[in-house]
Amino acid sequence: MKISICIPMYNESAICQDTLLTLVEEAENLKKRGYPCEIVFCDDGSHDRSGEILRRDIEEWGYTDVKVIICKKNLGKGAAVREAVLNTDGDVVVYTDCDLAYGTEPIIRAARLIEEGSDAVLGSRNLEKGSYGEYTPIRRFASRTYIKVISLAAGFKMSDSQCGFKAYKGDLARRIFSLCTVNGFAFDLEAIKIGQKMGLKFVEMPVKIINHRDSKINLVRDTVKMLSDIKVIKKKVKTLDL
Ligand SMILES: Nc1nc2c(ncn2[C@@H]2O[C@H](COP(=O)(O)OP(=O)(O)OP(=O)(O)O)[C@@H](O)[C@H]2O)c(=O)[nH]1
Ligand SMILES: [Mg+2]
Repeated sequence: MKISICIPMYNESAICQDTLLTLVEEAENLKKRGYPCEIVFCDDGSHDRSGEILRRDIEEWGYTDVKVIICKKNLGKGAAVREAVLNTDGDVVVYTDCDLAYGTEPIIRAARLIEEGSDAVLGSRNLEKGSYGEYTPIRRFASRTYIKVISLAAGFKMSDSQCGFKAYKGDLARRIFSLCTVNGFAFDLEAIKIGQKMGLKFVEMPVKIINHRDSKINLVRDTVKMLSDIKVIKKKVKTLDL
């Protein structure tokens, strides 16, 4: 069962080489356990040459099974994940953030859930105590409130639409993301809504933040954008003939 690991990347030159090394090492482990992998980075129009740096490393170290897609313009995380997913061929497609906030351990757990019959696995920081790791109480509160507001607006009934770790059965991921158009952070909800309309079996899986860094999210600006995108998504998914 082949796993495709997708990493959206915007101005990540400070960490992307460490991420590449960590993922290559994890791919070796997974291969030994019966899960060969491909790794697909999508550079979302970075200004710091993140994509070029990775391409040079891959060539220098002779890595196969690692792709770096470089988009000229910065469109948003949704666009970068979509582009990466559409360039995969694995039986399972996983995506997670470039800082590997949840580590690499959830990858095999998600693959196994898909192997056991789930269509999609949504990482969640709201299933187990302590999942927010070192977050300050204020940041934890902000994150949870943000998720609640977004869920209410979108009619999302599970516990964490915004977690950066998600996995889909490969063919379903490629079909869903070929129908997605949202470029910003609301893309997760668009994919979930389309998946739900297709009748997919979603499960939630606890994940814990083990690498944390300062948030790049602007709570006011990004929430306003999210809410307007959610409106568009709801309208669009209603008219989709699946
Ligand atoms: N912020 C941002 N991230 C992008 C963009 N395009 C791709 N990405 C990548 O998408 C992921 C977003 O991660 P973060 O910036 O940590 O955002 P987040 O995890 O949703 O929010 P936090 O709670 O602040 O950690 C990273 O891998 C980014 O490199 C973009 O336009 N803006
Ligand atoms: Mg993050």
